[in-house]
Amino acid sequence: APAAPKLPAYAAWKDADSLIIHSSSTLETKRSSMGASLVTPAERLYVRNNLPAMPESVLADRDAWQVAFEGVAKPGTLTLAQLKTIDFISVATVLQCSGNGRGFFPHKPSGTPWKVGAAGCVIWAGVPLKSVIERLGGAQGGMLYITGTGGEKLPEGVDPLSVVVERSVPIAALQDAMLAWEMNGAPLSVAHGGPLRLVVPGYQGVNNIKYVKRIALTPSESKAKIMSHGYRMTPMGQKAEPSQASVLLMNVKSWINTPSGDGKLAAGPAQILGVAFSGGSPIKRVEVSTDGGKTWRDAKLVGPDLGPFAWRQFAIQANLPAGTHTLVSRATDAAGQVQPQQREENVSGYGNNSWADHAVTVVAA
Ligand code: MSS
Repeated sequence: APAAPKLPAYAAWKDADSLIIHSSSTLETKRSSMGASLVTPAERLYVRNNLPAMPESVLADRDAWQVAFEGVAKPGTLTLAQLKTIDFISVATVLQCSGNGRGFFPHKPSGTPWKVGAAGCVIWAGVPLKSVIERLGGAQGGMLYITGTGGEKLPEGVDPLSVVVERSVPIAALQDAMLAWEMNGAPLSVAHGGPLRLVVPGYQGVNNIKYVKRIALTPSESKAKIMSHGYRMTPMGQKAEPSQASVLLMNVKSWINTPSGDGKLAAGPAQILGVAFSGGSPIKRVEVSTDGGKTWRDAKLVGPDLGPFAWRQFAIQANLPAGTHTLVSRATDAAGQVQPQQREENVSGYGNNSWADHAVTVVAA
């Protein structure tokens, strides 16, 4: 048998038993390791790197990390030490890869076949980006996007735009965006973008730029390939192009983590637990079905409510007699969006929030 894959060096501190190691740049949390106490421990949180992670040496002097600000009245560079003096905020968000759930697309898109585990709920500490922009005199006229650039050293001999991790989000995201240096109470690891990361609450993972070295308010979207052609909702049979919707706000979604489908399940009374979230609209309702979606009951929303960008936990008791059961959940947010039965088909397998795809099949005995 081939040797079990090992954690990459930059993530060697993670809990290997709770992760599916797809590659050195893609680690997924097992459904059975999601935990049931709201916040995802860093040791279990998924990782997705489009380029090799930055070296650990970027953390040697965290406060000296520099960010260039452009598209503001007074452009310039600020160190992390200076950013820490401007303002402060702490926010809980769901961090989820846009490709989470790709593993359920029947056409097997290229890319990591994530099931549920390219997501977690974490708490950030940092500075509101809005306060930094104000300190720099505010936005220049005509700016429509926040463009964040990752600090990775780019491979040589290739067009930088073809590899740089640079994303643009609508300037309205300035309302909630932040520059974070801490996650779950600890200084930000390299694996998750330390020393400093752009966090855009409610937005798909790729928009949360790690080791952010430049923030530009821009009149148009970045010309980087990861923006222009990557992460687009490309209809089946078509080629990616900039006119197609980019992966921005997350859609309403939920899934069951307990029982996870792994291991034995005793027939009889069972506790069904899961998580639900949306792109910034609070979760209002979660229904659960133990017969694959034929009949539904309302679950209880439980646990702390850490705000509109965190996930909510839900719980419902069920009787699961001996036999096979298909457990599914369906979330509704305060804006009235209901988690759909079907995924939106697209070439790269983004944005899967189908309740049917996220079913857990359990055998009670
Ligand atoms: N950033 C940078 N700089 N780089 C890279 O690569 N990636 C993305 C984000 N950011 C990157 C960045 C992605 S894509 C994701 S998901 C995220 O990040 C993840 O995170 P973590 O921390 O978990 O690893 Mo998909 O949509």
